[in-house]
Amino acid sequence: MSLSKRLKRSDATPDLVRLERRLFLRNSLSLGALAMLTGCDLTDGDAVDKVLWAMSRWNDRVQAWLFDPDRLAPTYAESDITKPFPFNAFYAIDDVPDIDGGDWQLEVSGLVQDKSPWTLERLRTLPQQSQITRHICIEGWSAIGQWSGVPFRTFLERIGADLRARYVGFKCADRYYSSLDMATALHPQTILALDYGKDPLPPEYGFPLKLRVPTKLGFKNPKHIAALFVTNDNPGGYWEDQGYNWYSGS
Ligand SMILES: Nc1nc2c(c(=O)[nH]1)N[C@H]1C(S)=C(S)[C@@H](COP(=O)(O)O)O[C@H]1N2
Ligand SMILES: [Mo]
Repeated sequence: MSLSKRLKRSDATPDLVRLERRLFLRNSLSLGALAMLTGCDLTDGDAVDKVLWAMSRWNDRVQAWLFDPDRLAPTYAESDITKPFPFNAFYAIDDVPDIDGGDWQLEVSGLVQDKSPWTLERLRTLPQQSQITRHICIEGWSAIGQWSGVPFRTFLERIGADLRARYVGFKCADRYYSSLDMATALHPQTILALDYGKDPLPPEYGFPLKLRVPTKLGFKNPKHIAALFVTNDNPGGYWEDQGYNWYSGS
C-alpha cells in the first residue's frame, strides 16, 4: 500500500500516522521529499513506521532543546475557571478507580536516596503551591482549572533524587503510565497535586494524587499516581507508546 493510502487509512498505526501527518502538513514536507530523504520504499509499512518513529524521537530532542526551564505557562484568574471541568481518561467515568485515601501510599523507587513510601498525610506536611492554568488535551479541547499541591522539585529534592538523571516515570492505579524529562519535572509549575479548587482531588480528576504539568499536553499529566521512579531509561507511556509524541510540550 502506498504511504498516502496508509496515511488516509486511520486504522493502521493510527495515532503515530495521524500525528506525523500533521507534522508533514505543518512543515510542508512532501511524501516525495520524505522518500528521497530516507531512500525508503514507501510501500514497506515497517520501514515507513521506523522513519516516522525516528522523526518523532528527533522532534523530542528539538523540543527538549527549545524548552526554557524558566519560562512560565500562562496563569489565569479564578473567574476564568472552566465549569464544569471536563473529565477524560482512556475509559468512561463510571470506571474511575475507587481508591481509599487512608490505605493509599505513594511508592518511590529508582535513582533516589530515600525510598520510603508517602501517605497523603505526609505529603500534606510539605510546602504547597497553587496554580490556575490551562489544560490542553491532544483530542482538541482545553480547559482552565485550579490545582494545588507539592512543587515536584521540592519533592524530588526531599527524597534525594538524582537530579541529573534523565527521566521520572509514573505508574497509576488504573494501569495508565507516563514519564517526563527531568527539566520539566524540575520546572517551577510542575506540582504533585492533592487538591482541585479548594478541595481534595475528586475521583474523576485523579484522587488521591496527580501530576499537574502546565507545560505539557494533558496526557502527560498522570492521575491516580501509585508509584514514581527516577531513571535514565525512557519509561514511555500509555499514549506515548501508541505513537503520540513523547515530549508533547504545550
Ligand atoms: N491515570 C490516568 N491519568 C490520565 C489519563 C488516564 O486515562 N488515566 N488520561 C490523560 C488525559 S489524555 C487527559 S486529557 C487528562 C484528563 O484529566 P482530567 O480528567 O482532569 O480532565 O488526564 C490524563 N491523565
Ligand atoms: Mo488528553
